[in-house]
Amino acid sequence: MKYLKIILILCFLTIHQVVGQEKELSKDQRLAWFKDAKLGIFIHWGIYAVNGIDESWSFHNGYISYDDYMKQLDGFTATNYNPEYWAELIKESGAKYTVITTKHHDGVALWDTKYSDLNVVDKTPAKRDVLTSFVKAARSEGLKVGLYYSLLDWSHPDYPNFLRDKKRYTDDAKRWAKFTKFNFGQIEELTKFNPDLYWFDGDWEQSAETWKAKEIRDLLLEKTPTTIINSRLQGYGDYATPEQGIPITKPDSKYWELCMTMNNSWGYQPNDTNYKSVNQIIRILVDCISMGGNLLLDIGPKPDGIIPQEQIDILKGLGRWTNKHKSAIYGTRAGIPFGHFNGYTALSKDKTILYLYVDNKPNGPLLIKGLKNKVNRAWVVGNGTKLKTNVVGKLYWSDVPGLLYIDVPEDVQDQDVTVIAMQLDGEVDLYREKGQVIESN
Ligand code: JFZ
Repeated sequence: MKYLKIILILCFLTIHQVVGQEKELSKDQRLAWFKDAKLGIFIHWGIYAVNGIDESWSFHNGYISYDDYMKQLDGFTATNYNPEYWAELIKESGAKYTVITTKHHDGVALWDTKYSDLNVVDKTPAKRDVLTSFVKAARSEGLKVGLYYSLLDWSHPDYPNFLRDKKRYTDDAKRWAKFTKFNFGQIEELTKFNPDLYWFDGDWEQSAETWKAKEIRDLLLEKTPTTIINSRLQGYGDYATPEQGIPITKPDSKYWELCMTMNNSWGYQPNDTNYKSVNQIIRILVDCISMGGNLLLDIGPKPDGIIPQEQIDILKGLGRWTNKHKSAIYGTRAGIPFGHFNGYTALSKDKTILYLYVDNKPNGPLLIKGLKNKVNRAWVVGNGTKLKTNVVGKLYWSDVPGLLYIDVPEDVQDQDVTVIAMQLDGEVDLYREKGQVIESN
């Protein structure tokens, strides 16, 4: 009996230790799936879809009065909301994760929060929590789930900022303490979903200290040790968000994500028909992949839950390309520096396969310069056609690699971006010098 007790105690201690270790997963471990994911779908769904106006900013900047903005609550019906269809469609696009607005700057929560009645259950004809069902549907499609949450809340009576030119207060520790309690309360409610990712927003209005950003981070990681946090938590996030659009040079951060709209709006705005084409979006995705990052592409469903047809078409168009080119997307790493190939490239995780993305119709063979490796095999991703490679201009006495040419026949070209894979004889090895002085000939 005594021994049994000791054994039990020992078991308990080991389990305790293992669980304890799990809490301290390294950043690389937590972000491994994110590094490989490449494509995510962002969802901005809120009452702003009713009038089809800017999410939250429209009242904050005075384009509509606060009261009129809030009248949109009456139009948020969710009558045709089909979270399973949303999740299916997102999966079909080739995305590996999805991020949904649980509460934008307007303070309207999509879930049944007990900390405020400003939520779609209490205040809209939808009369139900629309978040839980989506999280469940997304998970059953195997998608990672991210929750967008605005730290700032322009509707909350104890939040200092309200309209651009109208503050509630400037310095009031008591009121701020009340808001902080509320904010932590709502964040804690979200931890019950065990999100794979938290996508904070609106951090710019207060400092890390004022938000208690470190405490927020600690809370999230304590509740969900595997979770990851985006950049907008005043320095307490895990990955970078390039600001003004697609980066031109590879971001310094090992982990990054570009978030982008399909037209020029985050939420549903029927007036905004300025959609990027499927072709353009695929090329933007390739651009991100070639620099080792992810694209988080946004959709904005209507107030009844219908996803606009243009957005469905884009998701499906993307899906055609991602499904065909899986091996050249997921799990890849940033490509080789510009100058070796006139276009985007990426590498397999082990750096032995070089992917070339051909986003224009070639009118001659592709050229790769400065590749020291031998190419064991080259083929067209998605159909497997083997391609001939031909090296010219290699001088036997020189280290400078020759010019490697690959012909890409018309009939194997993709309507958007053709991808060529090259299996190298080892890890990619590049000639990066300026050339050699000819000493003998
Ligand atoms: C924020 C929101 O204000 C906006 O309404 C939308 O939800 C968007 C996804 O996020 O807007 C930002 C904030 C920061 C950057 C871009 C848009 N940024 O750092 O590039």
